[in-house]
Amino acid sequence: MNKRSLFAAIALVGVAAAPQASLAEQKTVVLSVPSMNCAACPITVRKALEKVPGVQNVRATLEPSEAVVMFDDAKTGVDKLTEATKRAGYPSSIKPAK
Ligand SMILES: [Cu+2]
Repeated sequence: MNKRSLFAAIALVGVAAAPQASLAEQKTVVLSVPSMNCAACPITVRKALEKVPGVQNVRATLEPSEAVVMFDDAKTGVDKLTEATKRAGYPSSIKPAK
């Protein structure tokens, strides 16, 4: 293999690997949702979050008052998640990673 075709091969590997890398960008955040105050609240919050494109899994609880969200980092972000809960009537903020 000459130098030129070696570079071409490396470039091809780079292109092929890039989309897979972005697919693997799954993140989990914990949102503090202090205004949840009864058993129905976590359900409302969960449904609001599940509607956000890119959200893969939501677990909302009253005790503690928070929502754990797994999402595709390439499709959505924390801003969109907190915006979704706010629009549902539950302002939230991200909890620092443990
Ligand atoms: Cu409630």
